[in-house]
Amino acid sequence: MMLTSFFAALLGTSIALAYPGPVSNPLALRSADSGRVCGTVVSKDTVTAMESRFEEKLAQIARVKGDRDTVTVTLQVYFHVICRNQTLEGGFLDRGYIDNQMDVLNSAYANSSLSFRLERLDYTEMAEWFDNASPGTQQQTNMKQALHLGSGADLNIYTIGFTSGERLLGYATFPDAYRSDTKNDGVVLLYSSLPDAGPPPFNEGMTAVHQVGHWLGLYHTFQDGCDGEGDYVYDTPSEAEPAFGCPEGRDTCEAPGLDPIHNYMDYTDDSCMNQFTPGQAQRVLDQLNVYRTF
Ligand SMILES: *[C@@H]1O[C@H](CO)[C@@H](O)[C@H](O)[C@H]1NC(C)=O
Ligand SMILES: *[C@@H]1O[C@H](CO)[C@@H](O)[C@H](O)[C@H]1NC(C)=O
Ligand SMILES: [Ca+2]
Ligand SMILES: [Ca+2]
Ligand SMILES: [Zn+2]
Repeated sequence: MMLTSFFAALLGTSIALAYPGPVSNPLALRSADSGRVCGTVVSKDTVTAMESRFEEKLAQIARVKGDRDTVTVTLQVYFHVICRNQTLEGGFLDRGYIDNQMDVLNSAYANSSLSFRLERLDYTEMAEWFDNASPGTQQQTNMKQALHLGSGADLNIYTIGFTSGERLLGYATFPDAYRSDTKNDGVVLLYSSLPDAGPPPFNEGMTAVHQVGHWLGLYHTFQDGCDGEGDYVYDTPSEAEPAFGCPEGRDTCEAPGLDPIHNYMDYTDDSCMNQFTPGQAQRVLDQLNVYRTF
């Protein structure tokens, strides 16, 4: 295995990296130009199939266990930084970036009674994965086969460059898929989406919050537009399409409520996102309960 793991050498070591300033990151600028692009996109048929399995399993579990008390659940995080070289532009994120991302995650999920603890941070210098590990690629499979750790209740996060192919901010697997492909489970992020690791508007760590939302079983707030069950969360008003930027007051569906543009599961700028609803918090706990034993 041609892996260069700096794990042992780096933890506890401080490595000074100059922050290159906002305009020197062409990757994130491209993402900003085209708006938030998330790779976790599912069709209505897929959603309907997943929801039918989920409802059935949730009902079974409720019969056996009763309702879960609201206690804070702590999930372990295995953080895998993939880089081209040991500079920030090459994807190398030193410990400070990771700690700041963990803080953003923990603040966003505090109301959902979830907390995240960094269990391990490792570094792999592998240009092939940094450039190409988009959804469905061989590079993604190879990367995850080599690096994935822990069980279904543990969160694996990978940071890469998305330099070739799809220009994504990130993508994630749903809890429903865990059993059929355990190694594939986890969240992949554009490295410059971490707090202060790239230019605005996607540099406050909300991409991680959003992708972890998918990993916990949340759909986009615009799933299925104004129709049907939408995102299967009762207290997120439906919206016809993704919102970009921060379009205050937007209202694209006749159903009551303004579009949930401040919700972490929309496509707005990081500075616009600050909310999960109680319905989303409940769904996340139910999904954990059904699919990710902890
Ligand atoms: C590191 O990789 C980045 C991204 O490909 C590149 O722009 C930069 O020149 C590289 N730096 C070094 C020191 O090799
Ligand atoms: C958490 O809940 C409080 C009280 O309802 C609210 O003010 C705050 O904005 C919420 N934070 C998040 C991140 O949802
Ligand atoms: Ca909804
Ligand atoms: Ca409305
Ligand atoms: Zn998404």
